[in-house]
Amino acid sequence: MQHAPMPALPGRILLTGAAGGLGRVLRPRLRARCDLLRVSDVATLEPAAEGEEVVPCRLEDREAVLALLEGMQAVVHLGGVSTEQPFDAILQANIAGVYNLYEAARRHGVRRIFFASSNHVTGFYRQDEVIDARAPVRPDGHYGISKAFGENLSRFYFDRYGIETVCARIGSSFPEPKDRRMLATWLSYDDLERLVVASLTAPVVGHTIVYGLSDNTTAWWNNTAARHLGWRPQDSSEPFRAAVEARQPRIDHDDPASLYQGGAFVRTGPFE
Ligand code: NAI
Ligand code: 15L
Repeated sequence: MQHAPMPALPGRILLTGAAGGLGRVLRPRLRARCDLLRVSDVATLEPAAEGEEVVPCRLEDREAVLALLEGMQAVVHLGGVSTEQPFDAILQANIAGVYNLYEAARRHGVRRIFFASSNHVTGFYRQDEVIDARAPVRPDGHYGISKAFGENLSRFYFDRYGIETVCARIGSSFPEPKDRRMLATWLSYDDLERLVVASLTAPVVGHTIVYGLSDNTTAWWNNTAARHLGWRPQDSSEPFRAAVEARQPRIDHDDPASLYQGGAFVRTGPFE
């Protein structure tokens, strides 16, 4: 099926977390659509291609983050700890880090940010509930709490300074769903790209929270309140169902990971 070409992105974009799983997927796709893509991470990055700048940076280093945002028009913020970890690691990368990013955005006049939030902001809802972005947060650990902090911080920076943000509560973005839970939470890489592009090009986004999932048959998240983004996921986990269910034939109903939307995150830790 033919799809309309995606719209042009802002000219100069910063991509944080560019060395990570999703960063490596989005890097060439964003580079192809903007004038300059500045890529950053604390981990080693591939050398700059044409139309790119590589700027290593630790998100907790406030001065370095201030310099990182200079000249940027928009940010795709993927950088940070992406799994449940002891609090101190999350505090630095995800809480101090996202504060540093928004302060730098304010000082440099950046107008729009895509923030990679997570479904773990609401991980303690049950798998037999369907929720939307207006449901009170129920984080399932330090990691989910840090993403809720990022969502609240970005709301403040919109209300006070007018910096627009799309907080994408990404489900599970991998090449394919790995288990039964991911039949509901899977977000294909193409649908992720479509979501980032819609978030950076929709005329008005204000402060929007959207769940990042493909057009899966089984789903726990309703995105009606984010329809103004104009994002329509086009993939589905359904073609993977038979293989996933064959690999994982039994559901353990005594395991909290089978009961709650956050899966195994709800029983990770304590760490001390
Ligand atoms: P990832 O762990 O592969 O990538 C994160 C990147 O951030 C890494 O390259 C890491 O070096 C960098 N980073 C970590 N701490 C840093 C620091 N202090 N300063 C600078 N950079 C730092 O994670 P992935 O899967 O690529 O996810 C990207 C973003 O999307 C993350 O924010 C994650 O929380 C979020 N997300 C991803 C989901 C997924 O299914 N892949 C689901 C929900 C949210
Ligand atoms: C996340 O937030 C993680 O970053 C990712 O690695 C997956 O675990 C995903 O959630 C998930 O819930 O499947």
